Amino acid sequence: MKAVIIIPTYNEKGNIEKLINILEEEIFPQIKNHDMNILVADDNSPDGTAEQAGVLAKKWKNIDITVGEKRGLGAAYVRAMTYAVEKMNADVMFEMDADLQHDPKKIPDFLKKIDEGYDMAIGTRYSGGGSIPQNWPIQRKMFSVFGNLLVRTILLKFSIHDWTGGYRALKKEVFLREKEELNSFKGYTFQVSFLNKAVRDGFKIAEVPFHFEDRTLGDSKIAPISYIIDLLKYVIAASIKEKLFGPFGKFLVVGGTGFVIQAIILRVLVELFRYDPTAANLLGAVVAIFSNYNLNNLWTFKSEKFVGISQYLWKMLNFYATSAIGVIIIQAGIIFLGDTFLGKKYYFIYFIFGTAILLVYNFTVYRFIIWRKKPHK
Ligand SMILES: Nc1nc2c(ncn2[C@@H]2O[C@H](COP(=O)(O)OP(=O)(O)OP(=O)(O)O)[C@@H](O)[C@H]2O)c(=O)[nH]1
Ligand SMILES: [Mg+2]
Repeated sequence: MKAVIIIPTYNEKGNIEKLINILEEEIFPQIKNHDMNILVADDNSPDGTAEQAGVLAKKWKNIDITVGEKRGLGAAYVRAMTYAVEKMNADVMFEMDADLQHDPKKIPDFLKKIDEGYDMAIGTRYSGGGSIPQNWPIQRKMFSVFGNLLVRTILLKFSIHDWTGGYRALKKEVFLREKEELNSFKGYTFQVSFLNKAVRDGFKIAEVPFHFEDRTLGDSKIAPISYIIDLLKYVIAASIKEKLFGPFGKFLVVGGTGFVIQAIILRVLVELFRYDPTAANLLGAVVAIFSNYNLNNLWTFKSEKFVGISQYLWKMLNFYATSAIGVIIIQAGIIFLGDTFLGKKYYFIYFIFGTAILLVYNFTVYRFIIWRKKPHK
């Protein structure tokens, strides 16, 4: 595969020379099964970083440079990744800081994950032996650790430990699908939104632990206050949107339509056709479940939609069984337990509680068993 290490730079003249020398002399010679290249993405640094990179590009033929206007790191990545894909034919791209904070010795570990079939590999400082600089002041350490914990908690996505880091490898397909996210924020929040979108779209993501070195040369470009405000705004909005308009919200809407269908059938059969209410209710349930199944299949979980007839019928059987178990065992069971042990007086509270547990149970079975996410193609 053709791999391109993208190094965004703004006033990193001293660092870029050091980093490129390490990559070319120590790291690339170890990698035999990939074609390794470098792309420096400079935003007209006044210190002459691009000219310095130009000198290095004369020495090594696998270095490209793209120079553009300074419009933030995310914008620099969009420009560079587009260049890497279109002009360099990259299959895999790395995001790597110029300031030597991202240990270049880890590059083979990232490539190994890509070779194993992952779409993206994320450098992590918070799991599996990764770490942050010992000498950072306590407030910076807290900012970093709690910032990530907060992102994981608000998004309810715990399997990824480092959301804010910028040491990553990704296949070009991930970039082509998610590039809008790179441009969505002026600060560094795009790293979080990009990763979150990739997770949501089902890309396979691995973690690579590394020790984050302290910056020794040049100045930091991060603006902590506006960063944390942006980050909080994004994760809270994304989380609300995902819960409300994502599968769980749709699942609730579908459940609501099922309730209405069942209620109408019950009324019509009893009032107009003099049916026995128990039988009418059961008939209504059968129709409502059928409607729920189809709406969930076509809308709630449309990316996991069943197409083949046998799969459709088999999953429908599962869906009826799940619904029956939920109502008979979970909802009725909770009401029964409440009635028996706490008294009949509060039956309606047990009903509400039983229904809440039922919803969680149903959604969990639908999401993780019936419409389980397929690995990304
Ligand atoms: N092209 C480009 N590069 C940028 C821009 N902002 C930051 N960078 C580069 O992105 C990388 C990360 O920036 P840093 O300032 O090191 O951010 P940080 O690592 O979070 O902060 P420190 O730990 O203080 O270094 C560095 O290589 C910067 O030169 C930008 O607007 N344009
Ligand atoms: Mg840095």
